[in-house]
Amino acid sequence: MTYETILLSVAEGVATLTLNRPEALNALNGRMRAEITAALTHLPEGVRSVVITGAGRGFCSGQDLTDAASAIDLERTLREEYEPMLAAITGCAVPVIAAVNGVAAGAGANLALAADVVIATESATFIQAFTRIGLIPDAGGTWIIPRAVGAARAMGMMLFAEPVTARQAADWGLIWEALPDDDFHAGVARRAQALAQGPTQAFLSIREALAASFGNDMGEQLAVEARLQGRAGHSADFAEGVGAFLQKRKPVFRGR
Ligand code: LHQ
Repeated sequence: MTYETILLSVAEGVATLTLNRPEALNALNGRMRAEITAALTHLPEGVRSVVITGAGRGFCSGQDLTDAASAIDLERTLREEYEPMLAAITGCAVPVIAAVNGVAAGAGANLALAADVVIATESATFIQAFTRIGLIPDAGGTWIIPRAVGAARAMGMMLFAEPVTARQAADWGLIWEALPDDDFHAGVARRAQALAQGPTQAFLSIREALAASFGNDMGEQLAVEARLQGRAGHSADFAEGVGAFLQKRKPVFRGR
């Protein structure tokens, strides 16, 4: 697939997917949703972590409000275009970082929050902008946000549709960290490298365990942990991790 609305580059095991419609703050049209889905589903060989970021001054302004085709039947658009895109993020074969370089609004905010790790530059904001245009939050927002920040803050964010600063988002536990603008690129690169050099299958099992935890009681979750840890215990990465510890050297994880 030739990409028109995103850029995809790979360096040192890290794929960087850049939303690339800066003139519209990287608003999501149908083409961009399809390209994000395709790029994350068919990652190039050797990729061990993904960074999603935005070109220009914004991360993503959500649904492209000039895209009339997407507005004919919102349920269809969500089911057939947004859901596969979100599944491509939450089911990606390697860990995903959202590097929020500027405003993230509407479905653009919730696309970011679907990533495994969200790092924002301090000047970025998160806006549940939906009620400004008479809609409810979608793209997973009503599931992810209350679990991260609790019902009161989720409700306030969604009813008032005000910008939440990156610092506030980090303080609330909505995102992993807010970095000073000058440190943002280096900080993201450091985290992306850490994930690229880490034990991929263990990372994916952590994603699976945390997702399962919200629907489980303690006993059920212990069973999830036992199953996933049983699998990890047979992995080459576990053998390498223990071997490296005993030999007092840095582990070299290769599994994917
Ligand atoms: C845009 C957009 C945009 C097009 C800025 N579209 N051009 C799912 C299913 C199907 C349909 C419905 O929706 C959904 C889910 C959703 O995501 S609904 C929520 C959609 N998003 C929004 O309502 C946010 C709309 N944008 C804004 O409120 C502002 O642009 C924010 C707060 C993001 C940024 O404000 P500013 O920094 O002041 O920038 P700006 O407003 O001047 O925007 C810059 C340009 O980008 C401007 O174009 P222009 O030609 O005038 O320079 C905007 O028109 C364009 N743009 N968002 N979503």
